[in-house]
Amino acid sequence: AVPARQGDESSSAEPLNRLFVRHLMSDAVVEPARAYERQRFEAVARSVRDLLSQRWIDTQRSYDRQNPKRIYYLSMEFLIGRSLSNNIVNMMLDPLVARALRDEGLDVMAMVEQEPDAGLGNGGLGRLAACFLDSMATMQLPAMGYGLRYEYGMFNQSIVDGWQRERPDNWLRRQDPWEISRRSEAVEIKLAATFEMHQERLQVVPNRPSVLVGVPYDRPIVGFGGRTVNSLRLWSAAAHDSFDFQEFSTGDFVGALVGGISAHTVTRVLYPDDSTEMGQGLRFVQEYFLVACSLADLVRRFRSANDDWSTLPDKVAIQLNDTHPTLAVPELMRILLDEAHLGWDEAWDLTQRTLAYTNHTLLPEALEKWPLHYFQQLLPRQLEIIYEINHRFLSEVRRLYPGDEARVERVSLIEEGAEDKVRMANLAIVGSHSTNGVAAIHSRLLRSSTVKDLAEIFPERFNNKTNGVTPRRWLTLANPGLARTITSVIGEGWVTDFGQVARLKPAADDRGIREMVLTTKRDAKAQFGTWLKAATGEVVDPDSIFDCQIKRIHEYKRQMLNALRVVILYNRLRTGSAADVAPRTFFFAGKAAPAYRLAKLIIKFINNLAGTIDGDPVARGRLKVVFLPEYNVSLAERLIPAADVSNQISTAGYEASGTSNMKFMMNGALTIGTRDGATIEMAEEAGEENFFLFGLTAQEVADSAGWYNPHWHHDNDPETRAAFDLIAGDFFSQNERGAFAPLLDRLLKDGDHYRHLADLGSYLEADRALCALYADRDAWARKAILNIAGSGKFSSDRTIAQYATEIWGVAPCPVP
Ligand code: DL6
Repeated sequence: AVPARQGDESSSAEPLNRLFVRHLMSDAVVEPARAYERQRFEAVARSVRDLLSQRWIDTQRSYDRQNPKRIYYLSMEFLIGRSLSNNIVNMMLDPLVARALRDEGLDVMAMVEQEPDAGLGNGGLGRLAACFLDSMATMQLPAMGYGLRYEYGMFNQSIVDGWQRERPDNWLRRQDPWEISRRSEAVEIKLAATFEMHQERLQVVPNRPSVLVGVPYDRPIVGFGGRTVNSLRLWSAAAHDSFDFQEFSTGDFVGALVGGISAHTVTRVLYPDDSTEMGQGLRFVQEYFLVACSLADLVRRFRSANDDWSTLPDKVAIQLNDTHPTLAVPELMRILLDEAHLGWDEAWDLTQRTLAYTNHTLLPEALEKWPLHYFQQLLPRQLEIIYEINHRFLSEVRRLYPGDEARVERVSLIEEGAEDKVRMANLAIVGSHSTNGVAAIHSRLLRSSTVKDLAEIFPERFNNKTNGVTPRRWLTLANPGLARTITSVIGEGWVTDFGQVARLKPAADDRGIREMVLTTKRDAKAQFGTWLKAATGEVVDPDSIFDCQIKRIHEYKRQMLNALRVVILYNRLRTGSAADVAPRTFFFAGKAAPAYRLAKLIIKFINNLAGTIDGDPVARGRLKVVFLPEYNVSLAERLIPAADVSNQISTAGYEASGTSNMKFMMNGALTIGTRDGATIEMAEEAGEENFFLFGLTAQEVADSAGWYNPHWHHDNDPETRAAFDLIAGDFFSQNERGAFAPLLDRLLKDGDHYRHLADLGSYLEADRALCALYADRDAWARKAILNIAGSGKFSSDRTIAQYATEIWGVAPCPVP
């Protein structure tokens, strides 16, 4: 049941007003009338925190008392975005806060803008972790997130002359009102060596053991209704008093304190998902630091309530979010062997039954492998354990497949080569009881190709958990207009039982409701346009089709395919062959990893394309391209409610799941996309007739090596050739001759690995059908409603319910 709201529009907001004024007076020591916007934000945030703190304490006390099996979600990334509005919505304080702010004469929007996005992630993987925390708290599951408290999150992106520029995201410059530092619960982490940073590279000083200190900072994770408040515990690295103490004893006082700087460095910055290995030694230390701090902490908690080590898997479920926390396998073994003094077999059994692993990508370059020498220098005991795991595992493989040494080589935890490496995905699969992919097709491909040999050895470990997103943030908070419309038709139950949106299906046949949905969308578009103008000066037409592609910039996600589509549509206008369709605005947003040159060139191309089109009278009022800089959670919250069209156009077989696809769908956008990731399941749910699917299937892509030739498409399709001619002829780079040659080379000379040209024709056909539908507003509204009604499966509540029953064996633990 949906809990009741905390007061309505007419109820008194006095307690909140009092808290607000008290925080201004006693924390900031400022008169309310003279407070800056930032001080007001902090005072409101602290007031809301006051209101949730009792529940936060109650939740933790209740877990301590009931001693349930707990979930620990280990992730190097939590892309949480802003917390104030989310906590207000989940505490159901919205009417009260609105009232209090009105009483104080405050501008809500200006205040919300004061909160920086907590950008502790690169993209989908980190945002998924944040949605999971929301669902676990809402479903009253005894769960905790463990991550790192990066001082600098995902870099800030600006666009200069069309190029991406990166600036550090110093999000903790001002004190964060949500985090609670718990120094008394700090843990000590031992390394076999000391390390220093020299010109961004990690340098290990061997044979000099060192100790790092992990200081936990807790953030509240408020479940919807405010009944359960779980914690996200982020670790910050600090130097131990004894760090480099040998240098003290040899008199190098300054040197030892500089060593302290190295310790802090560990959690200074989030690594962008670059393809480069430069400077990655520090990333290895980060991963170990997360694992070691979190295991020390959770084992301490487990031991304070349980005497018997053998109950560990009955009380603890640890989910590894990708391979990044896979050092948990040897680290948990080390604890059980060296600290609990268990025998190997028991320690191994407990480790496997406690750990579970989620894979998020099939891209070979993203499957982590760490050089053996990092282990030798920093974690020799863990390496010894990995060798022993591997020895026992390979003996078993040889017993199962006698004489098959090629298989032994493929499944080994160690990859031999010029530089020997540890294969982290193999270690995660061998050392846990569950391996899941994040959409049906992804889980299938994982089993049938990426780790085929391991799936044959452990078939029972492999399973699928299709991703989901939280409807609280992505509907209730981001799109209050549509949330109200949905509630007016089916009641409020969908907020915590999202499957109920299926009840909207009959509404597709109701003219009045179709009108309502169209009006809501038009309002959201106008609101976005107003914000965009104020924020960037850019003017967009809310009556044009808002056609969006927002995600990390990567060749496999094929922003370049979208850009080629735009070039062709624009060229039709230039040559007078365009159909008479509604005006369109193409929105792109996303960051390129700083070392990924081609992705950065794609951004430059989109910006130049936008500039050229803007300057051409033939396109005025008919076609516009906007690259929105600094894509983050808050920008997604603004744009997604306003979107008419969602582009999900990855090369089939490459996008593990996607999650923005789900957010667009539940906000009533129609999808134009390939049969990839979770988009396939979305179309199954809503009916393929309500989707605009196109392009090669994953199987066709896999089989295409023999026949695919991008030159054929270039030579035989006049529109494709004309688009290439414009780009090659510097039509979009008049003062930057040859700027885009590397993009064209990639698409032609280098063989177009991601099959852009194979799909371009069918993309344009789907696009034509989509525009034709848009002309029939009533038919469009029908499909939009059927999409919303079909999105019920894609709530992270459903995903988490499956993890809880099928992997973790954890039940809700309501807080009395
Ligand atoms: O599972 C969350 C998210 C998926 O929706 C995306 O399809 C997938 O690309 C992403 N994976 C990663 C992992 N690293 N890489 N590359 O971010 O996970």
